[in-house]
Amino acid sequence: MWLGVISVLPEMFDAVSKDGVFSRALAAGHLSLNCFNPRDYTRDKHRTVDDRPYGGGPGMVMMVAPLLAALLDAKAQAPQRTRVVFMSPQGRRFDQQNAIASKGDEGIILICGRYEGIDERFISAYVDEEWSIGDYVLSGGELPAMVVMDAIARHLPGTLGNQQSVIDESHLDGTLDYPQYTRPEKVGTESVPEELMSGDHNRTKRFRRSQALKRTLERRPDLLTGRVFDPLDRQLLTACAQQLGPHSVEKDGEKKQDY
Ligand code: 9D3
Repeated sequence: MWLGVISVLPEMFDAVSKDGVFSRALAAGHLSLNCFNPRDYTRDKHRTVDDRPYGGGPGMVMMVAPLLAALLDAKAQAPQRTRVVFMSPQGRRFDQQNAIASKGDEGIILICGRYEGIDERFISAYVDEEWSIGDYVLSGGELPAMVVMDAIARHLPGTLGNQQSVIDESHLDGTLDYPQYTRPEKVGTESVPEELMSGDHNRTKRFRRSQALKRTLERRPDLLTGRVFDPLDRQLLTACAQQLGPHSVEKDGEKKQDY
């Protein structure tokens, strides 16, 4: 996959290029990362990329010309049918389904804004999609772009996450992870659950599934509503619900909810 990034802070992307799943995908040649700095496409002494907002107000707005010159250079190098995405708090929330859906793309260009935003006419003329990573205020689109790139890269062939992705997909709208344990057998007074020490594969599987369902019921009941469960899940969930008792499911981390 060909990844293009438009950013005035391209050094930030060293963070994902050096180690981890993303850098392995780069090294294996499954992925290329191509940065274009709008500042490199300016001609004035101060290499200006922003200007004051029409109508007044605080902060600065990224100008069309440097962004466009960078984007056109990126598009000239990118594969045909490369999507142009603007990382934006106004965008659609990027989720696991979007990550999996993007893995087949030949190329994606991620535009990262700084300052108060970018000129709306650039968005309407050149941007295909706007993506947000969630409802919290960050200081630019670079971290969101890296989040999106990491989530997509995990699904490319040859990456560690790729072997896991079949499992991920089956648990997409599914359940939270079951708890993990490693040596030593005892930490303080806490022992590893004996179900995991028994060596009984079926017992282990059942225990983990039960723990996963219990956690999901307690922490993210929203993931369970409207779902159809197979007989084993039904049985495990019913047992969990009985143990937990009524009014024990947290909603939004504090108020309790009947189920
Ligand atoms: C929403 C607040 N805006 C009005 C005052 C100002 C503003 C805040 C943060 C303008 C740009 C930004 C920078 N954020 C991003 O570029 C961004 C982002 C984010 O802040 N949260 C979640 N996803 C994203 S994607 C891009």
